[in-house]
Amino acid sequence: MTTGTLITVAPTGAESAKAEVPALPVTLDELLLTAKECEALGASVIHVHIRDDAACPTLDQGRLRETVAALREGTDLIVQLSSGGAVTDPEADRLAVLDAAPDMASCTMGTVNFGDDVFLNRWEFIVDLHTRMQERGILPEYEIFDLGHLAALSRLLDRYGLPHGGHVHVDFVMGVPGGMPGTTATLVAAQQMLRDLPAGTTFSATGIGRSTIPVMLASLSTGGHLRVGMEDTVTYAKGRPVESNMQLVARAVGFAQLAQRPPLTTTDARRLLGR
Ligand code: KMH
Ligand code: ZN
Repeated sequence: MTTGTLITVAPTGAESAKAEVPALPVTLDELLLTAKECEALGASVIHVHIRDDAACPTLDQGRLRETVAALREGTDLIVQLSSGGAVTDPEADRLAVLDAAPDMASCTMGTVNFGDDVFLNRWEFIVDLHTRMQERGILPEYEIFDLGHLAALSRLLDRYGLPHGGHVHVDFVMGVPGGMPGTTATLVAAQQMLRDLPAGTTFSATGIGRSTIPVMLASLSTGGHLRVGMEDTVTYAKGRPVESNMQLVARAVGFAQLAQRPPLTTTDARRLLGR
């Protein structure tokens, strides 16, 4: 059955520098304004990375808690904190993200080359993230950068059980240099592999850089949901920098409506994810 579309906005990320991408929301005020505007357009989940006073990525506990509280007070968005952080963040700090008690947190299902860097996700670390989220009632979004990560997820759920609430939601992050490509063929292969996961598993997809549009169209046509935002895309079209996260959410909403799968409200999104 085809449903409406869950739209996640990933407004900031840890990879782009404010100096190079001035429209990037890096302060709490900028993030909150972005969140409110994206919610009004049709986003229902926000995937959050935060920055420090110098606009550098941080996992500072006080700031994370303040951010979760501000987003809860100012919006009805489902608040998903990144446990991925930046490639340089230590595991202990990434695990401690859960102490800020978000509704959801990301859980990347394996190590992947990440441009010139390595995004390290050891099996024991994944198990720690998954089981702590189970204990604390936080819903994981399993981040899949490569097809083998889906086999790892199947193994994880077999050995350690379903997430709290029982719903499994994955996000295909496609087109990272070193991960799976952002193509329709790859998305279809990934979607077919979901057959090995529990019935009712839902998926979102995001294509990095120029793969954003092909991935969006492929996801909509295969029953998937969408993640968009300046974490993944800073060029709107050839030669045109993204002006704001709202511009990307508005485009996603337009595509979803064309596909006759309009954006889910936050209430419907909460129902879908069991939050
Ligand atoms: N910044 C990337 C190294 C996540 O948020 O969980 C990892 C990332 C994934 O963005
Ligand atoms: Zn992220």
